[in-house]
Amino acid sequence: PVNRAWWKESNVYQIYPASFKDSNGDGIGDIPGIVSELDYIAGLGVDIVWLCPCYKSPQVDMGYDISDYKDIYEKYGTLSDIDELASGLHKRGLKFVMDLVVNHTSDQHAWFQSAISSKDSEYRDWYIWKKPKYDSDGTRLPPNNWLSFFGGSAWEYDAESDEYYLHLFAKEQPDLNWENPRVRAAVHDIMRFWLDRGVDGFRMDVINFISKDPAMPHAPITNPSSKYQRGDMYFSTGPRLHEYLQELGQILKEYDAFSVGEMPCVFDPSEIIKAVGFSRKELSMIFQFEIVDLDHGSTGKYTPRSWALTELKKIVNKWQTFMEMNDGWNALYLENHDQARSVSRFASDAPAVRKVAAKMLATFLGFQSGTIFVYEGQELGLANVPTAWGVDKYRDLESLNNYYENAAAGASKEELDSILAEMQKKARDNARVPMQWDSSDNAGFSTVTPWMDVNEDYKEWNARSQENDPSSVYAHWQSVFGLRREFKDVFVYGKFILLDPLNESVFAYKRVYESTEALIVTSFKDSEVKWTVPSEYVNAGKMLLTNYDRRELTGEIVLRPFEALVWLVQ
Ligand code: TEU
Ligand code: CA
Repeated sequence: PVNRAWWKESNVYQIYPASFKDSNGDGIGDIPGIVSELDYIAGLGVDIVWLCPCYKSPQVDMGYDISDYKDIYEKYGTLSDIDELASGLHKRGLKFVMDLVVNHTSDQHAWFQSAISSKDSEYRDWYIWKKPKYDSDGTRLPPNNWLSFFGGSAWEYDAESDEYYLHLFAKEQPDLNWENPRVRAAVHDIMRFWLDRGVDGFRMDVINFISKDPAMPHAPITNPSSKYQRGDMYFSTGPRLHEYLQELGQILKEYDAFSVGEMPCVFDPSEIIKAVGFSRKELSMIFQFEIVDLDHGSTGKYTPRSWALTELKKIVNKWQTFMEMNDGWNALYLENHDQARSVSRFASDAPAVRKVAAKMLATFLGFQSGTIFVYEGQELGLANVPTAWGVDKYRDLESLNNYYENAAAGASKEELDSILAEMQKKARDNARVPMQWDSSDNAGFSTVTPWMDVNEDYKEWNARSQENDPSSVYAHWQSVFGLRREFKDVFVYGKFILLDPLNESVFAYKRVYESTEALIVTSFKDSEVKWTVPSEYVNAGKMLLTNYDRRELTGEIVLRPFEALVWLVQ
């Protein structure tokens, strides 16, 4: 029998503060804006709200560069606004989770300012400094060939001290040195500060990167056309990772707090189970990246890759059965602030099918074993930005750096157009356009032109037109969360069994708990497809959810484009 826990029975709604709702007409979302929509969020039927970073920050990477962990970015509001948000959620029976970004700080953080000011600073060793290397003709080189996630070298030279510091992300995001116990104590102090204030837990940014191989070896050449190479094998599950996570886990346990760790670049499940195994007391769950990396090409996300449904089945089946066998827990997501819109990416946003397709994906994800994460706008079936958008409308440093690096390297007009086409499919910008509230100007997000353009489809696709419409995507998600609650034994704690593993059109699975069985059938095809219902389900059971109007299950059925259904046998 599976261990039960409140966080296994909870589902999460993720908010990106800059893009959720602007309350004071400066074109930027803010905390009072979020507070004004708490009934909308609670109405969806989620249990937890995760807010992306809202701390003081120069905003080089949209707040993932923090300059003060105990204060709020002035454009988002104040500490008392955060208290109001937390208490508004608590009053509605929801929990409040914040983003903890402690692999790195902003270069404007007082710790780094002191560290870079002098080699003798007591904060010098809070970051990772190394001497230059020199090649045969005396040219100065970074300590190793690691590539930054945002392009270029992962090392920045400081002429003053003749040393480089490590930054796995932007140069304005220096990596903290977790080997230093004072750094770890400072992180623990930040956690306690927010937990004591009433926060219920954390989403932990790239938490698997905190321990680096101290030798900092050269990375093997995986992309011969690049000067710098992926070094993640030396920091994605470093030697002291679990020691550090155990320390964090102690604090989380003390407060019975929620935790989800973001863990890119981990390919060894045994490392993941060490982090999320029920008896290990590290984290509740982690985000793995296999699904959202499915369409990344051989040299990264801005090159195309087509994928087969059977690949998705392998990934889902692997993690579903792995967590069950090893007493771990899944964090399930198709979208977040770093990912494009799922309906555009994994199904279709063509007008004729967009609504059923969004409901199909909700059904596909929503009945698996794990905690479900929904990103703002996903509950409405919001789609990627228009294909007509030029590069000038994009705002994210990751997509822009990549585009302009290629331009500077002499990419042709055709090559740049193809990069832009991949941006429209996969750039983080797709998730960051303003939330679509109503059909008024600026999608009801703001009274003025927002910091990033709204998607032109807002007149038809918005919250106010869906929240009271029983046939809407929003209502479908409400049903998903309602059913998970009503049939908790089977949908939260039931065993997952993949059906029809070789079918390239239909993703079907069942969930089983004692004598209760649920059959979930989802078509990923934009045309009709025949499917044979397993005989034990034919005419024995009831329809819990459909995105068309199907009532019965006969032996041979014809699924319509992106049809989805949930059938229960008790
Ligand atoms: O993302 C971690 C990460 O690995 C990203 O580089 C991710 O792979 C990329 O966005 C996919 O295109 C986290 C945050 O979620 C992201 O918003 C931050 O930019 C990043 O860490 C640095 O803090
Ligand atoms: Ca504002």
